Amino acid sequence: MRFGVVTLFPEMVEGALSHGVLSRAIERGRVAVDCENPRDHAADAHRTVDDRPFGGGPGMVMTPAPLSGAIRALRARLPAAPVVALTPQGRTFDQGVARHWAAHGSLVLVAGRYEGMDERVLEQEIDGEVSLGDFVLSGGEVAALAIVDAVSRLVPEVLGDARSAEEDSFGDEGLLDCPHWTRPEVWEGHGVPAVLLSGDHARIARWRRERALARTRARRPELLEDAALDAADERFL
Ligand code: 9D3
Repeated sequence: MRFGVVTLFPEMVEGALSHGVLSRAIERGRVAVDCENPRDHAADAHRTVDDRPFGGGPGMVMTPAPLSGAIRALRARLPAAPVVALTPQGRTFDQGVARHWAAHGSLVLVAGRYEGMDERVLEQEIDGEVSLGDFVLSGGEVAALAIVDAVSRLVPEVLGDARSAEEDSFGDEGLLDCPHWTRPEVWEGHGVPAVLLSGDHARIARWRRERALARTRARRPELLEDAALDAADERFL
């Protein structure tokens, strides 16, 4: 999977990608992330990338020429990639969108700063807008990183083979996870559910499934409408 990221803070993006599963995927060549800084496409001596909004008001707006210059530089390197802007006005990102982009093989993400991007760049250069949800971030970088992470995990060989195969066979997709415990068996007077110590793997699997179903119903009941439920699940619910 190849990503391009347009950002005024490439160190922020590169820093976050130098840890854990994603860093190893990049080392192994399964994932590549190429940053492009609009500041490197500014024409003036001060390398200006923002200006005051027409019509007045607080804050600054990303000026079109440096932003479009950075987008076009990435488009030249990733000609088949959809170009997506991270904005609070976008459609909410979810696992279905992540799957769609993972299947594509390449993606350009455009992170904004200040009050936003000049609307003409969104109209001329952008295929779609995506948000992480209804809360206020300081810019698009954290959102771009969340998307790089979620999409990369779906690329074969980014996670261990064992891990992804395991997740498929459980078929728990679309449900909240069951709770987890590890050693010690008693911590500050609190034990763990006896079934997990029983060694009865069929009973443990059924119990975990029921905990997942119960938590989903309690916390996110709307998820049950799209979850793949069998007859035993329906009886339990
Ligand atoms: C306080 C400024 N807001 C005035 C109504 C507008 C605003 C502009 C720019 C709010 C946030 C931002 C920066 N946010 C993003 O670039 C962003 C974002 C987000 O804030 N929330 C959820 N998803 C995303 S994706 C990009």
